[in-house]
Amino acid sequence: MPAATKDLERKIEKLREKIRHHEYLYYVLDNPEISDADFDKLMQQLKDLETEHPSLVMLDSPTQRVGGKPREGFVKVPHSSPMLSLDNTYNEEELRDWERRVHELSGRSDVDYVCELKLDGMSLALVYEDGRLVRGVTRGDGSVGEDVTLNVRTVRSVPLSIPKERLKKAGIPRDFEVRGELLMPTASFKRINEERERNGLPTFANPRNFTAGTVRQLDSNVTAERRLDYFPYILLQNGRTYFDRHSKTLAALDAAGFKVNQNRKLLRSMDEVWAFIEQWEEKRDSLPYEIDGIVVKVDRTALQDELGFTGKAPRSAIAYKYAARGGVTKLKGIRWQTGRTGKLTPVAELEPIPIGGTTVRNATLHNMDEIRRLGVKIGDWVRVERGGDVIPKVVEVDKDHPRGVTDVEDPEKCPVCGTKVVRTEGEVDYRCVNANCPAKLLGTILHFASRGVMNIDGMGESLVSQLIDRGLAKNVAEIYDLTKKDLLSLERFADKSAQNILDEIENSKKLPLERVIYGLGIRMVGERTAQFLAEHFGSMEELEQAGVEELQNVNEVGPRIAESIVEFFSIPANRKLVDRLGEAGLAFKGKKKERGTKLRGKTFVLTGTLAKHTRDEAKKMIEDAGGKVTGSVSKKTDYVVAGADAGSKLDKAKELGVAVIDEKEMEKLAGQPALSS
Ligand code: 0OX
Repeated sequence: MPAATKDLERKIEKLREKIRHHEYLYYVLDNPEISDADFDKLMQQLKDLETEHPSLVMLDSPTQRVGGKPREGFVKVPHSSPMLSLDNTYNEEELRDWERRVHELSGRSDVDYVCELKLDGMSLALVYEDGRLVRGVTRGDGSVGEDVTLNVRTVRSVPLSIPKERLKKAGIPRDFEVRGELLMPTASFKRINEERERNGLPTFANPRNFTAGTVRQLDSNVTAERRLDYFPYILLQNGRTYFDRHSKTLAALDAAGFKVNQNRKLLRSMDEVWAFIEQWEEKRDSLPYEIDGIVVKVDRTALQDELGFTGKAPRSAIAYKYAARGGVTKLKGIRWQTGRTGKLTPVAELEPIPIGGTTVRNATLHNMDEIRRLGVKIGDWVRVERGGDVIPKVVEVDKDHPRGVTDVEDPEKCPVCGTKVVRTEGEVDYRCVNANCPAKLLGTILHFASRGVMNIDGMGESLVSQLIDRGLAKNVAEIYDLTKKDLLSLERFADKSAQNILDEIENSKKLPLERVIYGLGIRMVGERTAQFLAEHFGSMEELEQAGVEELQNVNEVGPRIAESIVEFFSIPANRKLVDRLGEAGLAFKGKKKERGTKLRGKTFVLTGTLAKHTRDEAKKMIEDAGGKVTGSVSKKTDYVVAGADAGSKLDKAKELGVAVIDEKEMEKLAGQPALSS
C-alpha cells in the first residue's frame, strides 16, 4: 500500500475515533463536550472523506449506522445459551421467602446482592467478534431469536466496535456477548406517538410495544429516527458468565463504553435491598424511561451456578414488581371527543380513582375496534393503567365484578358541533367533517402552539379553551393579536403569567419557515414533510402557489400529500389565515436548498446492497440532482437501482418493465463522477 494511502487511512481512522468519543459522551454519558453543529461538522468531514475514498469505508464507521441490506423478514438465530427470564415477586414477604430459599440452597447467610432497575423494554443479545458488533438478536423463545442487527446498529448507545486497548483495560475478551434491555425513552415515545396521532396514524399503547415494533422494522431508517436506547447487564463468553461477580460485570461493561444503568447498588442485606426498592418506587417518575420494578441478583457467579434454575428463570435473581399504576373502577359512561383532524375518540368516564398520585376520571378507549376487542359495556368494572407520562387507558374488563349491560353505541353526531359523523370504508375511526367545528379549532391551536411546532410554552388546553369561548381565538393567527388586557380578563392570569405568554408568543415569530408550515396542520404534512417543503420552495408564497405536479417534485411528497396541500390552500379562509400569520411577522422566508435539475421529475427506488454508497448517501445524491427516491416500485418508477442481493423489488421492476440500473449508472445519471472501487 502506498505511504499516502496509509496516511489517509490513519487520518480517517483518527477522525472516526474522535467521532466515536463524542458519540460516547453524548449518548452514553449524556454529557456532550461539543455542540451539535460541531459534531455534525465532524461527521460531514468523515462522510466526505469516505465518499472520496469508498474503498476505505469500514462497517464500524460512525457513518454506517443506518442502511444496509433490506430483508424480506428476519432470520432466526440460536442463542449461545438460553436467554432466561425472571420470576416475579409482588410484596416484601415473597421477597423474603426468596432470600430464605437462597440461604437454604446455598447453605450461607452472608449473601451479597446487586439491585438494578427493572427497565420496561425488551431483552436483546449483542454478539461481538474481535471487538466488533456482528449480531443483534431478540430473545425470541429464549433458545432461538431473530436477527435484528441492522436495526440495532442504529442505536447510538450501542458501540459498533470497541478498541482492543479499551477491552483489555476493562478485562473483557475480544469475542464476547452482552445481553440487556432495549427501550424507548418516554420523551421519544410521547413525541413520536403524538406526531402519529396528529398525522392520523395508529398509535402505540406503551413504549415497550413501540420498541418491539421498532426493532422489527424492515427499514432501518425508521428505527434510526426513533431513538432507542440500550442498557446491558450480562456479559458472556461462549454462553457463560465471564466474571466471578455480577458487580464486576457491570463495572467492566461500563469501562468498555457500554451504557450500563447507573442506578444500581451492591448491597449486603435484604433490609438494604428493601430500602432500595422503596426509594425507587418514590423516584420512578423522575426517570427518563419506564421501569416496572427492581431486579435483585446474587452477586457471586459461583453461587449463581450453585443455585441453578427453575424452568426458564435463574434462582439467583428475582424481580420485585411495583404494582402497575392502575386500579379497577366502574365505567360510568363513554363520551366521544373530537380531535384536530376531526377524528372521534371514545373516552371512558370513570368513577374517580387515585393512580400514582393523581385522581383519574377519564381514560382512553382508542376506537370502536378496541371497545369490541375488550368486550366492554357501560356499567362494567374496568382495569385502568397509566405509564409515566402517558394518558390513562382502559386495559381490560374485570370480570370478577357484576357485568354492565349497556352496549357502547357507535357515534352518530360530532359531540361538539352536532354534524353527522362519517366513517370511510375500511377505516376504523369516525370523523366530523365540519370544517368549522370548534373542537377542530381547539386541536388546531394546541397543535400550533405545541413544543416542536411554534413552541408557545404555557398555551395549553385550559388557556386555549378560554380563548375560544371568549371569541379571542377564532383561528391560530388571532393568537398574535392577543393583548395583556385580554389575558388578564381570563381565569388564573396575573400580570406576570400574562407577560410570560406574550413573551412566548413573541419568541415564536423567530422560528423558521418549516415550523410555520408544520403548524398550519395540513393533513398528512408532518414535521419532516414540512421541512422538505420549506427547503424546496424557500417561501410560503411559493408553497401556496404550487400545483399538484410541482409539489410531487418535493422529496417524499406523493399524490395524496400533494392533493392535501393544494386542497388546504384552495380554501379562502385558509389563505386569509396564512396572510394574517405573515402580517403578524412569522417567518415566511426560508433558505431554499439548491438542488440540481438533472433528475427533476425522475423517481428512483433503491434495492439491495450498494457497494460504494450507503442508502442515505445514494438517496442524497439522487435528491441533490433533483430526483426523488421512493420505497416501492410502481409503473411510475423511472429507475430501480439494484445492488447485491436485490430481492422482490427487482422482480417487480422486471415485471413492470421498469429500467434497472446499477450503482455506476446511478452516479452517471446524477452527474457524479463515477467513483472507482
Ligand atoms: C431489566 C432486567 C431484566 C435476565 C435473566 C436472568 C437475570 N428488565 O431491567 N433481566 C435482568 O436480568 C435477568 N436484569 C434486568 N435489569
